[in-house]
Amino acid sequence: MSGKRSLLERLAAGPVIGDGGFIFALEKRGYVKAGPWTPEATVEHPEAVRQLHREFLRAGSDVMQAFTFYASEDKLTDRGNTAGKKIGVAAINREAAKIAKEVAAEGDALTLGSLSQCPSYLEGKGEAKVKSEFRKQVEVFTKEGLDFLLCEYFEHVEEIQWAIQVCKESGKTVAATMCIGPEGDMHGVSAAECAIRMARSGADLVGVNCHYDPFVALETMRRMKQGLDAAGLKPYLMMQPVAYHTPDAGKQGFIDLPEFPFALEGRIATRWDMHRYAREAFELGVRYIGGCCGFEPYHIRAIAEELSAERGGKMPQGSIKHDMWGGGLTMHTKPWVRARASREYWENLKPASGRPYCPGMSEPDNWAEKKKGHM
Ligand code: CBH
Ligand code: ZN
Repeated sequence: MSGKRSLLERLAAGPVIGDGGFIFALEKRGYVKAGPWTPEATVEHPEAVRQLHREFLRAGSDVMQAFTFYASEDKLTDRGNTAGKKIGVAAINREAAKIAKEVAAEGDALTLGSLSQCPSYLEGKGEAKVKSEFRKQVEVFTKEGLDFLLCEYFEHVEEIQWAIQVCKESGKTVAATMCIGPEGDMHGVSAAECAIRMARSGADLVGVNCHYDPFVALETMRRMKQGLDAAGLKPYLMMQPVAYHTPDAGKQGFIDLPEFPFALEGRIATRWDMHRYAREAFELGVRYIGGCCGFEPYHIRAIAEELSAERGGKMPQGSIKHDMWGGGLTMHTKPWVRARASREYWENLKPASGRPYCPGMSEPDNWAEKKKGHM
Protein backbone atom coordinates (compact mmCIF):
# COMPACT_ATOMS: atom_id res chain seq x y z
CA MET A 1 0.00 0.00 0.00
CA SER A 2 1.01 3.63 -0.41
CA GLY A 3 2.32 6.01 2.20
CA LYS A 4 -1.16 7.42 2.76
CA ARG A 5 -2.08 8.25 6.34
CA SER A 6 -4.58 5.73 7.70
CA LEU A 7 -8.11 6.59 8.78
CA LEU A 8 -7.23 6.30 12.47
CA GLU A 9 -4.20 8.55 12.05
CA ARG A 10 -6.32 11.14 10.30
CA LEU A 11 -9.05 10.96 12.91
CA ALA A 12 -6.51 11.50 15.67
CA ALA A 13 -5.35 14.64 13.89
CA GLY A 14 -8.76 16.20 13.17
CA PRO A 15 -12.09 15.80 11.43
CA VAL A 16 -12.38 13.49 8.43
CA ILE A 17 -14.92 14.39 5.75
CA GLY A 18 -17.04 11.67 4.18
CA ASP A 19 -18.87 11.73 0.87
CA GLY A 20 -22.53 12.22 -0.01
CA GLY A 21 -25.40 10.24 -1.48
CA PHE A 22 -24.52 8.04 -4.46
CA ILE A 23 -27.71 6.05 -4.90
CA PHE A 24 -29.90 9.16 -4.82
CA ALA A 25 -27.69 11.34 -6.98
CA LEU A 26 -27.28 8.61 -9.60
CA GLU A 27 -31.01 7.87 -9.64
CA LYS A 28 -31.65 11.51 -10.49
CA ARG A 29 -29.01 11.37 -13.21
CA GLY A 30 -30.64 8.27 -14.70
CA TYR A 31 -28.21 5.49 -13.73
CA VAL A 32 -29.97 3.83 -10.78
CA LYS A 33 -33.45 2.38 -10.44
CA ALA A 34 -35.46 3.72 -7.51
CA GLY A 35 -36.98 0.88 -5.52
CA PRO A 36 -34.32 -1.81 -5.53
CA TRP A 37 -31.64 0.94 -5.22
CA THR A 38 -28.85 -1.43 -6.23
CA PRO A 39 -25.54 -0.27 -7.76
CA GLU A 40 -25.31 -2.10 -11.12
CA ALA A 41 -24.10 1.25 -12.43
CA THR A 42 -20.56 0.35 -11.35
CA VAL A 43 -20.56 -2.05 -14.31
CA GLU A 44 -23.15 -0.45 -16.60
CA HIS A 45 -22.04 3.18 -16.28
CA PRO A 46 -18.63 3.33 -14.62
CA GLU A 47 -18.06 6.81 -16.05
CA ALA A 48 -21.05 8.17 -14.12
CA VAL A 49 -19.89 6.64 -10.85
CA ARG A 50 -16.33 7.86 -11.46
CA GLN A 51 -17.48 11.40 -12.16
CA LEU A 52 -19.53 11.55 -8.96
CA HIS A 53 -16.51 10.37 -6.95
CA ARG A 54 -14.43 13.09 -8.61
CA GLU A 55 -16.96 15.74 -7.68
CA PHE A 56 -16.92 14.65 -4.04
CA LEU A 57 -13.12 14.56 -4.04
CA ARG A 58 -13.05 18.09 -5.43
CA ALA A 59 -15.60 19.13 -2.81
CA GLY A 60 -13.31 18.01 0.01
CA SER A 61 -14.22 14.36 0.73
CA ASP A 62 -11.32 12.51 2.34
CA VAL A 63 -12.85 9.13 1.56
CA MET A 64 -13.95 7.55 -1.69
CA GLN A 65 -16.67 5.19 -0.55
CA ALA A 66 -16.93 2.39 -3.12
CA PHE A 67 -20.47 2.25 -4.51
CA THR A 68 -21.37 -1.10 -2.94
CA PHE A 69 -24.57 -0.11 -1.19
CA TYR A 70 -27.15 -2.96 -1.21
CA ALA A 71 -24.69 -5.05 -3.26
CA SER A 72 -25.12 -8.31 -1.36
CA GLU A 73 -26.08 -11.24 -3.56
CA ASP A 74 -29.46 -11.75 -1.94
CA LYS A 75 -30.38 -8.07 -2.42
CA LEU A 76 -29.11 -8.01 -6.01
CA THR A 77 -31.46 -10.88 -6.87
CA ASP A 78 -34.37 -9.79 -4.65
CA ARG A 79 -37.93 -9.28 -5.96
CA GLY A 80 -37.13 -9.87 -9.62
CA ASN A 81 -34.08 -7.61 -9.86
CA THR A 82 -32.82 -9.13 -13.10
CA ALA A 83 -30.08 -6.55 -13.80
CA GLY A 84 -28.42 -7.19 -10.46
CA LYS A 85 -28.68 -10.92 -10.89
CA LYS A 86 -27.17 -10.88 -14.36
CA ILE A 87 -24.08 -8.88 -13.45
CA GLY A 88 -23.60 -10.51 -10.07
CA VAL A 89 -22.19 -9.70 -6.69
CA ALA A 90 -18.49 -10.18 -7.50
CA ALA A 91 -18.40 -7.93 -10.56
CA ILE A 92 -20.46 -5.12 -9.04
CA ASN A 93 -18.35 -4.94 -5.89
CA ARG A 94 -15.07 -5.36 -7.77
CA GLU A 95 -15.81 -2.58 -10.24
CA ALA A 96 -17.00 -0.32 -7.41
CA ALA A 97 -13.71 -0.88 -5.60
CA LYS A 98 -11.64 -0.24 -8.71
CA ILE A 99 -13.38 3.04 -9.48
CA ALA A 100 -13.02 4.24 -5.88
CA LYS A 101 -9.30 3.39 -5.90
CA GLU A 102 -8.78 5.11 -9.22
CA VAL A 103 -10.31 8.39 -8.09
CA ALA A 104 -8.80 8.25 -4.59
CA ALA A 105 -5.37 8.11 -6.23
CA GLU A 106 -6.12 11.43 -7.96
CA GLY A 107 -6.08 13.07 -4.54
CA ASP A 108 -5.05 11.99 -1.08
CA ALA A 109 -8.23 10.09 -0.35
CA LEU A 110 -8.83 6.82 1.44
CA THR A 111 -11.02 4.04 0.04
CA LEU A 112 -13.81 2.27 1.77
CA GLY A 113 -15.99 -0.78 1.13
CA SER A 114 -19.42 -0.91 2.70
CA LEU A 115 -22.00 -3.51 3.67
CA SER A 116 -25.66 -2.75 4.25
CA GLN A 117 -28.66 -4.62 5.60
CA CYS A 118 -29.75 -7.62 3.56
CA PRO A 119 -33.03 -9.41 2.83
CA SER A 120 -31.84 -12.68 4.37
CA TYR A 121 -31.92 -11.02 7.79
CA LEU A 122 -35.50 -9.79 7.38
CA GLU A 123 -36.55 -13.20 6.11
CA GLY A 124 -35.20 -14.71 9.33
CA LYS A 125 -32.61 -16.89 7.62
CA GLY A 126 -30.27 -16.65 10.59
CA GLU A 127 -26.73 -15.70 11.47
CA ALA A 128 -24.79 -18.19 9.34
CA LYS A 129 -26.62 -17.30 6.11
CA VAL A 130 -26.55 -13.54 6.74
CA LYS A 131 -22.83 -13.65 7.52
CA SER A 132 -22.15 -15.67 4.38
CA GLU A 133 -23.85 -12.92 2.33
CA PHE A 134 -21.59 -10.31 3.94
CA ARG A 135 -18.45 -12.41 3.42
CA LYS A 136 -18.96 -12.45 -0.35
CA GLN A 137 -18.60 -8.66 -0.37
CA VAL A 138 -15.80 -8.44 2.18
CA GLU A 139 -13.75 -10.95 0.18
CA VAL A 140 -13.81 -8.55 -2.75
CA PHE A 141 -12.97 -5.53 -0.57
CA THR A 142 -9.98 -7.40 0.85
CA LYS A 143 -8.78 -8.63 -2.52
CA GLU A 144 -9.02 -5.13 -3.94
CA GLY A 145 -7.17 -3.72 -0.93
CA LEU A 146 -9.70 -1.11 0.18
CA ASP A 147 -8.41 0.87 3.15
CA PHE A 148 -11.22 0.30 5.65
CA LEU A 149 -14.75 -1.08 5.94
CA LEU A 150 -18.12 0.36 6.86
CA CYS A 151 -21.36 -1.32 7.91
CA GLU A 152 -24.01 1.27 7.05
CA TYR A 153 -27.77 1.49 6.83
CA PHE A 154 -28.85 -1.14 9.34
CA GLU A 155 -32.10 -0.76 11.27
CA HIS A 156 -31.60 -3.83 13.46
CA VAL A 157 -28.70 -3.83 15.89
CA GLU A 158 -28.35 -7.61 15.85
CA GLU A 159 -27.74 -7.58 12.10
CA ILE A 160 -25.12 -4.83 12.23
CA GLN A 161 -23.30 -6.74 14.97
CA TRP A 162 -23.05 -9.72 12.61
CA ALA A 163 -21.81 -7.43 9.85
CA ILE A 164 -19.18 -5.89 12.16
CA GLN A 165 -18.00 -9.36 13.18
CA VAL A 166 -17.54 -10.37 9.54
CA CYS A 167 -15.67 -7.13 8.79
CA LYS A 168 -13.39 -7.68 11.77
CA GLU A 169 -12.24 -10.99 10.23
CA SER A 170 -10.42 -8.87 7.63
CA GLY A 171 -8.27 -7.15 10.25
CA LYS A 172 -9.20 -3.75 8.80
CA THR A 173 -10.54 -0.69 10.61
CA VAL A 174 -14.32 -1.00 10.85
CA ALA A 175 -16.92 1.77 11.01
CA ALA A 176 -20.59 1.15 11.81
CA THR A 177 -23.60 3.41 11.29
CA MET A 178 -27.24 2.52 11.80
CA CYS A 179 -30.12 4.29 10.03
CA ILE A 180 -31.92 4.88 13.31
CA GLY A 181 -33.25 8.02 14.98
CA PRO A 182 -33.38 9.15 18.60
CA GLU A 183 -35.92 6.40 19.37
CA GLY A 184 -33.51 3.60 18.56
CA ASP A 185 -33.72 0.47 16.40
CA MET A 186 -36.70 -1.51 15.09
CA HIS A 187 -36.63 -3.87 18.06
CA GLY A 188 -36.89 -1.11 20.65
CA VAL A 189 -33.17 -1.08 21.48
CA SER A 190 -32.27 2.49 22.45
CA ALA A 191 -29.81 4.56 20.43
CA ALA A 192 -27.40 4.51 23.39
CA GLU A 193 -27.55 0.73 23.66
CA CYS A 194 -27.11 0.31 19.88
CA ALA A 195 -23.93 2.41 20.06
CA ILE A 196 -22.63 0.36 22.97
CA ARG A 197 -23.29 -2.93 21.16
CA MET A 198 -21.63 -1.70 17.95
CA ALA A 199 -18.56 -0.64 19.91
CA ARG A 200 -18.43 -3.89 21.88
CA SER A 201 -18.66 -5.87 18.63
CA GLY A 202 -15.44 -4.19 17.60
CA ALA A 203 -16.42 -1.11 15.59
CA ASP A 204 -13.72 1.59 15.70
CA LEU A 205 -16.22 4.24 14.59
CA VAL A 206 -19.85 4.31 15.64
CA GLY A 207 -22.83 6.42 14.65
CA VAL A 208 -25.73 6.92 12.26
CA ASN A 209 -26.41 7.35 8.56
CA CYS A 210 -29.42 8.10 6.34
CA HIS A 211 -33.12 8.40 7.35
CA TYR A 212 -32.92 11.72 9.27
CA ASP A 213 -31.72 15.25 8.72
CA PRO A 214 -28.48 16.42 10.30
CA PHE A 215 -30.20 18.01 13.29
CA VAL A 216 -32.40 15.04 14.21
CA ALA A 217 -29.35 12.82 13.62
CA LEU A 218 -27.32 15.02 15.98
CA GLU A 219 -29.86 14.27 18.70
CA THR A 220 -29.36 10.53 18.05
CA MET A 221 -25.60 11.04 18.22
CA ARG A 222 -25.95 12.90 21.52
CA ARG A 223 -27.79 9.90 22.98
CA MET A 224 -25.23 7.48 21.55
CA LYS A 225 -22.39 9.51 23.02
CA GLN A 226 -24.01 9.62 26.46
CA GLY A 227 -24.41 5.84 26.42
CA LEU A 228 -20.83 5.26 25.24
CA ASP A 229 -19.40 7.68 27.81
CA ALA A 230 -21.36 6.04 30.61
CA ALA A 231 -20.09 2.61 29.50
CA GLY A 232 -16.50 3.88 29.31
CA LEU A 233 -16.29 3.14 25.56
CA LYS A 234 -14.39 5.51 23.27
CA PRO A 235 -14.95 4.73 19.59
CA TYR A 236 -14.76 7.65 17.17
CA LEU A 237 -18.16 9.13 16.36
CA MET A 238 -19.37 9.16 12.76
CA MET A 239 -22.44 10.55 11.02
CA GLN A 240 -23.75 10.71 7.45
CA PRO A 241 -27.37 11.99 7.61
CA VAL A 242 -29.72 12.76 4.70
CA ALA A 243 -29.83 16.25 3.22
CA TYR A 244 -33.63 16.54 3.62
CA HIS A 245 -35.25 18.27 6.55
CA THR A 246 -37.16 15.61 8.51
CA PRO A 247 -38.49 17.17 11.74
CA ASP A 248 -41.88 15.53 11.05
CA ALA A 249 -40.59 12.03 10.23
CA GLY A 250 -41.56 8.93 12.21
CA LYS A 251 -39.56 5.94 13.34
CA GLN A 252 -38.22 5.08 9.88
CA GLY A 253 -37.28 8.61 9.02
CA PHE A 254 -37.72 9.98 5.51
CA ILE A 255 -38.93 6.59 4.19
CA ASP A 256 -42.23 7.25 6.02
CA LEU A 257 -42.69 10.70 4.53
CA PRO A 258 -45.24 10.88 1.69
CA GLU A 259 -42.64 12.71 -0.43
CA PHE A 260 -40.23 9.74 -0.36
CA PRO A 261 -38.55 9.18 -2.76
CA PHE A 262 -39.66 11.30 -5.74
CA ALA A 263 -40.77 14.61 -4.26
CA LEU A 264 -38.30 15.41 -1.54
CA GLU A 265 -36.82 18.48 -3.23
CA GLY A 266 -38.80 20.96 -1.15
CA ARG A 267 -37.01 19.66 1.94
CA ILE A 268 -33.44 19.90 0.72
CA ALA A 269 -31.04 21.56 3.11
CA THR A 270 -29.03 24.52 1.87
CA ARG A 271 -25.26 24.76 1.99
CA TRP A 272 -25.72 27.10 4.95
CA ASP A 273 -27.61 24.41 6.86
CA MET A 274 -24.57 22.23 6.25
CA HIS A 275 -22.22 24.82 7.73
CA ARG A 276 -24.31 24.66 10.90
CA TYR A 277 -24.39 20.85 10.79
CA ALA A 278 -20.61 20.62 10.45
CA ARG A 279 -20.05 23.01 13.34
CA GLU A 280 -22.53 21.30 15.68
CA ALA A 281 -21.25 17.83 14.81
CA PHE A 282 -17.66 18.87 15.43
CA GLU A 283 -18.58 20.49 18.74
CA LEU A 284 -20.36 17.32 19.85
CA GLY A 285 -17.16 15.40 19.17
CA VAL A 286 -18.13 13.74 15.88
CA ARG A 287 -14.92 13.24 13.90
CA TYR A 288 -16.15 11.55 10.72
CA ILE A 289 -18.63 13.94 9.16
CA GLY A 290 -20.30 13.16 5.84
CA GLY A 291 -23.68 12.77 4.21
CA CYS A 292 -26.15 10.28 2.77
CA CYS A 293 -29.17 10.54 0.45
CA GLY A 294 -29.65 14.01 -1.03
CA PHE A 295 -26.13 15.16 -0.13
CA GLU A 296 -24.61 16.60 -3.27
CA PRO A 297 -20.97 17.63 -3.65
CA TYR A 298 -21.76 21.27 -2.79
CA HIS A 299 -23.14 20.16 0.59
CA ILE A 300 -19.88 18.33 1.33
CA ARG A 301 -17.95 21.39 0.18
CA ALA A 302 -19.83 23.46 2.77
CA ILE A 303 -18.70 21.04 5.51
CA ALA A 304 -15.09 21.21 4.30
CA GLU A 305 -15.21 25.01 4.22
CA GLU A 306 -16.75 25.28 7.68
CA LEU A 307 -14.10 23.00 9.19
CA SER A 308 -11.18 24.44 7.27
CA ALA A 309 -9.44 25.85 10.36
CA GLU A 310 -9.80 22.53 12.18
CA ARG A 311 -8.16 20.87 9.17
CA GLY A 312 -5.02 22.97 9.14
CA GLY A 313 -6.45 25.62 6.82
CA LYS A 314 -7.15 23.09 4.07
CA MET A 315 -9.84 24.21 1.60
CA PRO A 316 -11.48 21.95 -0.96
CA GLN A 317 -10.27 22.28 -4.52
CA GLY A 318 -13.80 23.15 -5.53
CA SER A 319 -13.70 26.26 -3.33
CA ILE A 320 -11.26 28.12 -5.55
CA LYS A 321 -14.08 29.82 -7.36
CA HIS A 322 -16.52 29.63 -4.53
CA ASP A 323 -16.28 32.45 -2.05
CA MET A 324 -17.55 31.16 1.26
CA TRP A 325 -20.53 33.05 2.70
CA GLY A 326 -21.22 34.74 -0.60
CA GLY A 327 -18.24 37.10 -0.79
CA GLY A 328 -18.22 36.91 -4.58
CA LEU A 329 -21.68 38.42 -4.59
CA THR A 330 -20.06 41.83 -4.06
CA MET A 331 -19.33 41.64 -7.78
CA HIS A 332 -22.95 41.03 -8.78
CA THR A 333 -24.65 43.44 -11.15
CA LYS A 334 -27.63 44.17 -8.86
CA PRO A 335 -27.16 46.15 -5.64
CA TRP A 336 -29.76 44.16 -3.69
CA VAL A 337 -27.91 40.95 -4.53
CA ARG A 338 -24.58 42.57 -3.63
CA ALA A 339 -26.15 43.31 -0.24
CA ARG A 340 -26.46 39.54 0.38
CA ALA A 341 -22.70 39.03 0.57
CA SER A 342 -22.62 38.24 4.25
CA ARG A 343 -22.71 35.31 6.61
CA GLU A 344 -25.47 36.96 8.59
CA TYR A 345 -27.80 37.19 5.60
CA TRP A 346 -27.55 33.49 4.71
CA GLU A 347 -27.63 32.27 8.29
CA ASN A 348 -30.87 34.08 9.02
CA LEU A 349 -32.70 33.38 5.77
CA LYS A 350 -35.77 31.14 5.86
CA PRO A 351 -35.95 29.84 2.28
CA ALA A 352 -39.45 29.89 0.78
CA SER A 353 -40.80 26.77 -0.94
CA GLY A 354 -42.21 28.79 -3.82
CA ARG A 355 -45.40 26.73 -3.69
CA PRO A 356 -48.49 28.56 -2.50
CA TYR A 357 -50.30 26.65 0.31
CA CYS A 358 -47.38 24.23 0.59
CA PRO A 359 -47.66 22.54 4.01
CA GLY A 360 -44.85 23.17 6.47
CA MET A 361 -44.96 19.57 7.66
CA SER A 362 -46.28 16.23 6.36
CA GLU A 363 -48.25 13.47 7.99
CA PRO A 364 -45.90 10.46 7.82
CA ASP A 365 -47.28 7.18 6.47
CA ASN A 366 -47.26 4.89 9.43
CA TRP A 367 -45.37 2.10 7.80
CA ALA A 368 -44.90 -0.05 10.89
CA GLU A 369 -48.58 0.19 11.75
CA LYS A 370 -49.82 -0.56 8.22
CA LYS A 371 -47.56 -3.53 7.68
CA LYS A 372 -48.00 -4.98 11.14
CA GLY A 373 -45.56 -7.74 11.74
CA HIS A 374 -43.93 -7.50 8.30
CA MET A 375 -40.59 -5.83 8.87
O1 CBH B 1 -25.48 5.33 -2.01
C1 CBH B 1 -25.24 5.82 -0.92
O2 CBH B 1 -25.17 7.02 -0.75
C2 CBH B 1 -24.97 4.92 0.26
N1 CBH B 1 -23.74 5.32 0.87
C3 CBH B 1 -26.09 4.96 1.26
C4 CBH B 1 -27.46 4.84 0.77
S1 CBH B 1 -28.78 4.88 1.98
C5 CBH B 1 -30.15 4.39 0.93
C6 CBH B 1 -31.51 4.61 1.36
C7 CBH B 1 -32.61 4.06 0.50
C8 CBH B 1 -32.91 2.68 0.87
C9 CBH B 1 -34.31 2.13 0.62
O3 CBH B 1 -35.28 2.82 0.35
O4 CBH B 1 -34.41 0.90 0.70
ZN1 ZN C 1 -29.21 7.30 2.57
